[in-house]
Amino acid sequence: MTDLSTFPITRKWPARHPERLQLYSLPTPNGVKASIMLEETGLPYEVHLVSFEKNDQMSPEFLSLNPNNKIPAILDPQGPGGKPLALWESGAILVYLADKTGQLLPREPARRYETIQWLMFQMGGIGPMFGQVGFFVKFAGKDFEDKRPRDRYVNEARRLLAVLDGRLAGRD
Ligand SMILES: N[C@@H](CCC(=O)N[C@@H](CS)C(=O)NCC(=O)O)C(=O)O
Repeated sequence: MTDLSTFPITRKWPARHPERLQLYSLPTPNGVKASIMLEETGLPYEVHLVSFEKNDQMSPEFLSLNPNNKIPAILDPQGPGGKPLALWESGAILVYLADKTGQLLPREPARRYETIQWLMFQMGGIGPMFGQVGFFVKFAGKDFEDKRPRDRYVNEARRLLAVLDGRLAGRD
């Protein structure tokens, strides 16, 4: 039986199946990236809800695993060398799960880096910019009088979508 008790996060979110990969998340745009990957790869996992309403992401137990107080985060009891591995940042989690299962990330170097390039495009461009659009169009920022921040992020999001459309045109 894998012992995860040395990880303080398991005190707040006990592992009922400590042999399975532990996912700490919430169905947000970044959260679902890890869930979709786990479903696609077919890895057995146990999910723990990190409630933003309860500010769970700021709890000492969560911060012990991810000092950046963001979901998703994972704890894999069967990490490299058979030792537990804690990991956060959705892009790093996707690469790790791809490598662990040998799925969805080519091993051939040119195609591997091409795939990582589009992952970085998502992580550094789409994710943060769409997040800003959400803030300025839908949430607290929508009431701001100065519309320049909103317009800046909307224009950048449109530009990124055009890049994505160009890449996807004519592909499955
Ligand atoms: N770059 C991070 C971003 C993660 C992120 O922004 N997560 C949001 C939910 S989508 C979050 O946990 N927010 C909680 C907070 O900021 O307190 C990743 O890709 O994992």
